[in-house]
Amino acid sequence: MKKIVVTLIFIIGFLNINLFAQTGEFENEAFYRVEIHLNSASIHDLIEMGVSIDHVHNNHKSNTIIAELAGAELALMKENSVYFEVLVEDVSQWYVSRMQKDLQSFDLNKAMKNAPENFQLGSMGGHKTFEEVVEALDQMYELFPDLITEKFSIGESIEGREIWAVWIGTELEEEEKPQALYTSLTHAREPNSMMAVIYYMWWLLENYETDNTATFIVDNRHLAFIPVLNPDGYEFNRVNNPNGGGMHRKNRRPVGSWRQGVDLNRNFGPFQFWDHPNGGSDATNPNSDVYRGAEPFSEPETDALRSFVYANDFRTAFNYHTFSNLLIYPYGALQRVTVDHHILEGYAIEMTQYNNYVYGTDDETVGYSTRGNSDDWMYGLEAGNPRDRMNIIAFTPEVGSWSDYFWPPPSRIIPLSEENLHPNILLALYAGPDLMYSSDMVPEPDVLILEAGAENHVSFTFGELYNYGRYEIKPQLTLISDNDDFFISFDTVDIPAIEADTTFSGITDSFIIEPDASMQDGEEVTVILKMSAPWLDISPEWEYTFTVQGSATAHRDDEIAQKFNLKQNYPNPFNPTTLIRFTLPEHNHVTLDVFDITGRKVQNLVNDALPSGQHSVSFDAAHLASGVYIYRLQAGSYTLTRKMTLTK
Ligand code: 0X9
Ligand code: ZN
Repeated sequence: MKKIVVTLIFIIGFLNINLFAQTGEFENEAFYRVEIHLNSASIHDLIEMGVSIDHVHNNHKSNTIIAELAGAELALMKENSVYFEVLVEDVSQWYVSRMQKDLQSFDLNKAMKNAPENFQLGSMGGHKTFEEVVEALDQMYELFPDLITEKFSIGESIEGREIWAVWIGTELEEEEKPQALYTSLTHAREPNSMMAVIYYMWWLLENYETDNTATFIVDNRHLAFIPVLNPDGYEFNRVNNPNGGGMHRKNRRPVGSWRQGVDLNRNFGPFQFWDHPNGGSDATNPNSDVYRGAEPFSEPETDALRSFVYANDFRTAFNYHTFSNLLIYPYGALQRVTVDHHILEGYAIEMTQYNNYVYGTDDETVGYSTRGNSDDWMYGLEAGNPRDRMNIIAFTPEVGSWSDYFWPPPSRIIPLSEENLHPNILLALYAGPDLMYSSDMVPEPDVLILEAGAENHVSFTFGELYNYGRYEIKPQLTLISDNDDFFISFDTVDIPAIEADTTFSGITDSFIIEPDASMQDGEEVTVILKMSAPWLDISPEWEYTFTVQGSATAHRDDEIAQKFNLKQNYPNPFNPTTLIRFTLPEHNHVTLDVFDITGRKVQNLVNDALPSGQHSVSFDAAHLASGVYIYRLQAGSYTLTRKMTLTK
């Protein structure tokens, strides 16, 4: 029964289409929403014909796709006997009437309650015009001159408009901080890309000093914003459709007979992808909506962005588009993932935690390859032209659902912007150092009993500290006690910088603690080990209790300690043998072990009862790799460690 109904519907549909195919006359530059029957032409056939398949909704059940296409494309399909049905005659008008209907029913005041105070909708169906974006940038600077720069131009569009940028952050002139980049309106018909960015900018500025996250980001990152990368295309849409709904996508280079321009999101490098056989851009037809232009960066808009990116050091980027609730990452031109896939995917999982956008490569999301998109270029090709290797972790969020389409109604602008706040925040955080450690990873001190009236050397062994961010962590460890008798005479040590996407584990240098000679035997002191690093959002702390070996035994132990001595090995650096000498004050059981820098024991040299006096042991490291090693002498409750370097 079901089958019959489906067949009936199909036949009726079929008749309709035929009707259209015979009588339809289409205006070249007007946009229509159509349903195309794939049994009459495959997606591949459509692309070959020159029909732009950048945003199609697949209906697998009926084997159709829904697309918004120009009249000229409909004519092309008609010529090629493709069966399609027109669902909406004038898409731009459809958008406008939807916006107007929405405006009547939607309570603006209520919607604005949760939005940043200064965030305002624009005059184009709720979306800001180019001029209104400029006004917003000026207003931001006027209200928050300490947190944002005045707008500056990164270059001119092909029709001579300025491509405006700003920085948000503190100490913008004085200091270099981890940088992230946000761009939008590469495609002129995707205004909510820009609205989401403006919304985020106001959120950062207004919440500085009231919200911890906003404050942290503004103080510890430098964020660049380019809200309108394609001002000409966007202005073209405004002039032709002042109430919104304009469907022009590309820039306004005067090429093409009925649809002018170059698709800026096909005009980037890497140069190696330009002619990639996967396709994903149109090489020859300037009317195509995915026409790539004459060569990579042939367009002043992409060229301006390239210069700006070269002049800075961005670690992460969002290149905002709309729509279909996606978070896309490289590669777009290749049908494979990058070597940094674990990072891209890991970030994407966290970024989409609340908005549930679908994440993946182009192949996995939009389902077509894109040659010359911004993200492939910003990321770069591994082992490719170094000029192309920026190594920026770049994503394209595609804001909005299939019912929002390109011009979401006003009531949708705030929710769509709001649902991208979380990913925007994470993008800024990931641009910097970002520590990941498990709470059960507690650095272990080598001694817990300390002698009163003596210098005690204490070092810590670390398990796993992973830098999940894109900027190196330069950690500093500080040991703190609020007990005045517990004097920490050497309270800061550095551990080696932890590069992006690497893990640190190993033994630190020694802190020196000198408990006052008056301290009692068995007295306990709490000490905090604190790790901090520039621009790091969490400073982990660990607490320890040390027990003092007090005054009763201190005097004798002091003497013993003075005589208990571990000398620097000789020679050092060495290859492959060296001599380790130590002095024992009394007969004792002694162990002497060698560890690698990760804390793994590589050799035991002594495990024996030895008489007091001087001892020496030869260490042969022929079987070990070059590097720093630690040797540790333990005799009763005393421990001493030193470092040595093997250079082969
Ligand atoms: O086709 C495009 O350029 C993007 N879709 S849109 O509908 N906004 O035009 C998707 C390109 C995304 N690819 C990558 N940036 N990797
Ligand atoms: Zn787009």
